Amino acid sequence: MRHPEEELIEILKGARVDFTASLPCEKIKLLLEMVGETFFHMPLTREEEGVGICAGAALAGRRPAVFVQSSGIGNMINALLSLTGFYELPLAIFVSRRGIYREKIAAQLPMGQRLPGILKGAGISHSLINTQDDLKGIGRKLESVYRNNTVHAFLLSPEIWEGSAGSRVIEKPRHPVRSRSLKYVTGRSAPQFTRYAILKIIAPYLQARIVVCNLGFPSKELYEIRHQPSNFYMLGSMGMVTPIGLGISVSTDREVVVIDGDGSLLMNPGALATAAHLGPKNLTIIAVDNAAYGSTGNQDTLTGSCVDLEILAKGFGIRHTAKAATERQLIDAMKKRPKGLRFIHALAVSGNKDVPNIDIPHLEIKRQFQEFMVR
Ligand SMILES: Cc1ncc(C[n+]2csc(CCOP(=O)(O)OP(=O)(O)O)c2C)c(N)n1
Repeated sequence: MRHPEEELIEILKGARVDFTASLPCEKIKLLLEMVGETFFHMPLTREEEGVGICAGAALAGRRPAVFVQSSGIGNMINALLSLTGFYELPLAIFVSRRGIYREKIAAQLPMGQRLPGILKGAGISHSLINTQDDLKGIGRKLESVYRNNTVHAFLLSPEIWEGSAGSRVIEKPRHPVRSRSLKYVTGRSAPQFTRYAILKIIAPYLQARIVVCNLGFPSKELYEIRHQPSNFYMLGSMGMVTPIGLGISVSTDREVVVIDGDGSLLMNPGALATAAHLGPKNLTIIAVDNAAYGSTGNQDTLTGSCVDLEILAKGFGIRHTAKAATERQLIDAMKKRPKGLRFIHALAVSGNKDVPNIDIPHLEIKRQFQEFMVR
């Protein structure tokens, strides 16, 4: 029997899909790699962007399909209704549905479980694809999408990929300094450390500070390195870490440190503009830039090809910025405390430390944090 990933690729070819876009989910990392190898493919910074790009492709006569995680549907609904649906353009959405099968991340439950109801409420038709056998019905539905100019979501259960090569760990060898953005920065050395090493180096400077940490491996690694009640770990809501830190920093005089990631910042870069506008003196934003969606299998982000996050932060109006590629540079940046909002661009090589999930329930994380805040 063929691997389910191969079977789905064949179905897409059979339906003459010729344009794909994706924002990764860990459960479909192999599928995404194969999609990228087989079709014209656009990596996305935000799922909503994919709706626009696919609408453009459809207007130009192509047959688009987009691949996202169930959480990403939350970022797409408006554009799906007011653009794709409104103009009667075709779009096949392949959704890695979380929260329904052996889910280890509780924050995936609200969107993942309610997804059929959300789609129904939005008037978007969907199919439940729970087993490899269910893949067989996809071809016929795709034909209808492209013939009748409709939107259809295929909700793919993680169970489909179980036991297939899809569960194989993909850690692509990467070239940490092939960044085009290096052109704009003189005297910058190649990053020497992983996110975990960066977190270890900065841990002493986080002590008793309010720390808001990015979702996925960043939070798990920080938890393993040094848990403290003033750490707020994000378990979902990608792109919200800087906004959360901003909301806290304008509500307290204490020092607030945000640990953001390149993928998450690019999903919601406007947060830096809002931060610059408000300019809280007690806020430090550290962007750990491994040029990858590290937590979902190290798929490339655009900081590896064209974006320099420090220049982005400067462009949005953050005056105090620093770039750190070595331990010395990182320590210097942490020690220096200019009067004003600061942004530290910490360059990393990709790679995740094998750490367990955070074993404190989310409401306990909140309780500990709020108790610290009123102390
Ligand atoms: C809206 C949404 N889309 C996709 C995901 C899946 N996801 C979880 S973490 C992550 C990667 C985050 O990348 P980055 O911010 O660069 O941090 P890294 O893991 O590389 O440290 C992705 C894509 C998600 N949780 N939410």
